[in-house]
Amino acid sequence: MTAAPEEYDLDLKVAELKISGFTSFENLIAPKKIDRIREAFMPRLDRLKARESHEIHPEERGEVRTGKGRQQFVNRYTMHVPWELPFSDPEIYENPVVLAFLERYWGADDFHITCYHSNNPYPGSEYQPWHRDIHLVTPHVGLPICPHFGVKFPLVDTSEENGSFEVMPGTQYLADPDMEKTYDDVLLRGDFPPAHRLNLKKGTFWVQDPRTLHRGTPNRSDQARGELVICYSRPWFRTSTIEMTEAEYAKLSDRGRELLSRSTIVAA
Ligand SMILES: O=C(O)CCC(=O)C(=O)O
Ligand SMILES: [Fe+2]
Repeated sequence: MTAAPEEYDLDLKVAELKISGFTSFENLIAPKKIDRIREAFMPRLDRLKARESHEIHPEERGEVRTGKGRQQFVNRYTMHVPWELPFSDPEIYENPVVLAFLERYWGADDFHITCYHSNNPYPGSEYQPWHRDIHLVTPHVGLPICPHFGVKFPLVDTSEENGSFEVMPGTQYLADPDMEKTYDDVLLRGDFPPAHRLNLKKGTFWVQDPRTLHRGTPNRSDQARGELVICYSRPWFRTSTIEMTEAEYAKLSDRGRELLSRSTIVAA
């Protein structure tokens, strides 16, 4: 059964996101559903890996429906997720808990879905440099409210062994342009509170403030640690769009059409 907003303390979750730069929702989706998504996802990702494994490329290549992505760092692949089942499941992208949470945080329901993407360290991947996923929207001013979030869900349990995501909590308000290029150097040399590893159970969704400093970590297990991300953005925040066919758009609920009204319609 789909989890309901009342099952979570949304005000507390908003406070966690504001203070730490991330928050998580355990047991949001049945692990069996995540397994079905993983079964459909991994053959695509393995195909993309076979295609891209000979080089680390600065840009993603290919078609979303057949595998758009790249090897970003050694044994670490990105891939867009096509808008088709089992990925385009309203329980995932139109999840009542996620939508209620975002409405609570933003005090508005006019946000859009602007990406469906994935980050996938395979065995043999290493630490990424510490980074943010977004440029400084307002240099010198740390905005109290972030206009754009990634809502992420791992396809397997994540752990220190298989490359769980690492975050430096509370760094989302840093807005010093001079520091933007030096985070990796400074964080590796300086004395800071311990970073936090997001060791998550399959079925957990978590919200990432893309400003918060973070990095991918080595996967020393024997299987890929896939994680999907759906981006939600305020209407004035210009970013990517989702590609879908007319037939997929026709299947959307009224709320789904609002969420996905910025999508690019592509030929079937
Ligand atoms: O998924 C991960 O482990 C980190 C990926 C990441 O932060 C990125 O590629 O920007
Ligand atoms: Fe990142």
